[in-house]
Amino acid sequence: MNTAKPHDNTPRVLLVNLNTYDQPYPVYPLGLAYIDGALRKAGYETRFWDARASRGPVGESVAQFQPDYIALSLRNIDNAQSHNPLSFVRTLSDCCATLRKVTRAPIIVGGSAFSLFPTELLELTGADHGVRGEGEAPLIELLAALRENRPTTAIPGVAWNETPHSARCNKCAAHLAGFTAEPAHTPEILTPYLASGSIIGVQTQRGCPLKCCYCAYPYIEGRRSRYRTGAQVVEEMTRLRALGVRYTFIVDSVFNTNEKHLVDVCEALIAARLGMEWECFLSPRGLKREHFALMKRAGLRDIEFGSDSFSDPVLAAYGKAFTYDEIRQASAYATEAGVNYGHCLIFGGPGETPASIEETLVRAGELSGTYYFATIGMRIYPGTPLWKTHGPPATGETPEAYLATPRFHIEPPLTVESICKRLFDYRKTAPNWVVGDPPPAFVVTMEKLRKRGIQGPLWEYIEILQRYQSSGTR
Ligand code: B12
Ligand code: SF4
Repeated sequence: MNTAKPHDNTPRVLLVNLNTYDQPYPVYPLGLAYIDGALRKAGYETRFWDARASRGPVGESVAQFQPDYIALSLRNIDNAQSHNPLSFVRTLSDCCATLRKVTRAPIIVGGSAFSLFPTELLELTGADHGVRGEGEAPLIELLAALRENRPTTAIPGVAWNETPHSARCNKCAAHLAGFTAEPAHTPEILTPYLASGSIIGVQTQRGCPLKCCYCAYPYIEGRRSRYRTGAQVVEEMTRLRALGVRYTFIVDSVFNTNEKHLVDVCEALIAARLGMEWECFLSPRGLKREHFALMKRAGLRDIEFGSDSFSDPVLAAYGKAFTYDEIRQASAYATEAGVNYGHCLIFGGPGETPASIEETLVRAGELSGTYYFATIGMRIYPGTPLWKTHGPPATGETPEAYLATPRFHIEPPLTVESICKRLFDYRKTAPNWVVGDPPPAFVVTMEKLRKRGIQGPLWEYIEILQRYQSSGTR
């Protein structure tokens, strides 16, 4: 066992990314890049160990770098698919056990998945501390407290073990939220991701003020919006451009939460003439024709609309703040502006019926040139209205039960099987539909095309692959 001890006065933090899930493509660890940027700014020496991009096991990095602290990121708890569930919790406990054998450095866990079940995951893995939500400022405070032997239990967002099997977690605080540092993009990590099909993410804002019944984003990121300026976004995209990135994914929960922000970012990108193309999530709500024209000039190439359903009663039950008319209108503007677009749909949530599914499918057939990304059932996440109505507060079960086995709401009389059957049948004549993951061959195709320098989501290839796949079923 290596006893963690600094070689000089600069404290060392090993950043560990565990995510190797490759659907719809490997996702570059942007959250950890932000943590890296904040740590470097605060005077820490950092090194990245990435389960996908690094050579050698994590123990080797520990032995070489001799970190004083380990900052471990867990992005996904599971793949959020009711018909094909995959849990990633074990990866975290296994990694913590491996690290425990080779170092005494405190293990601090964070990330979107950790933020959903902080106390449960801390108890399960025996990590020393955790940080819920935005990690930069709380982590810096936590590390300072650990170095100075000060108590850590009053730091907002921080989770700790009260006893070995009883963890606690503080609420996040507004004064520790916001962009405190620019993300540090390490070429040794970013380049392999780019080569293996990843679309590098850029974040322009955090927080969503809306309350869709199933959505954990406001719980992870907070409800209050925090924005970066257009100039900051351009500065980051310029750095990415120099690293070979020509297409980015704006990872904001919703890019159009605020018209002023949308205009600021787009105008800055137009003025900078970076030649960078991008994709983003948009809400169909409140979008005007001129927004599409502006976004297109700023490099927008592909849109994922968070539409959820094409049936108005279902949209209302899901807590969406728009109607199908707005979806149709936004789709028409996207077509007119010459931007590719797809609609993300969730089948089987509260209010869904066999008839509302048919309504959505009929309307989907009426929109031309669209892609559809369908999810079956609604994953029940803590902090959401659905958690209150269909989670532990309603069922009396423990939150652990919802972590150990991914739980989904499917509105009776619908079942996972009945929705699957309907959608997979429908997809036989609609190859522009992706139900769950894209076809496995897509990841391989992406990697080949990336090697030829092609970037972007390449939805058209999913359509081509599905058109030619023999059976048309799962
Ligand atoms: C954009 C996005 C996508 C895009 C990614 C595009 C891209 N090219 O990057 C796409 C659409 C491809 C995608 C796919 C998936 N996604 Co997604 N995605 C998101 C989204 C909206 C933003 C993620 C992001 O980049 N945020 C910006 C970064 C900066 O934030 P962050 O990673 O959370 O990091 C911050 C904190 O978490 C923390 N932090 C992070 N690491 C660490 C480490 C330490 C030590 C500390 C202290 C703090 C810390 O500090 C960071 C900076 O503040 C989130 C929802 C959300 N609002 O968080 C879901 C989310 C991450 N996705 C989720 C899921 C499930 C998936 C999929 C499995 C779904 C699917 N079946 O397709 C896949 C998996 C992809 C993969 N290969 O891993 C879940 C994960 C939780 C869960 N349920 O398991 C989320 C939270 C959404 C949800 N359902 O609640 N996703
Ligand atoms: S689904 Fe989109 S709009 Fe609704 S709460 Fe989540 S991030 Fe906000």
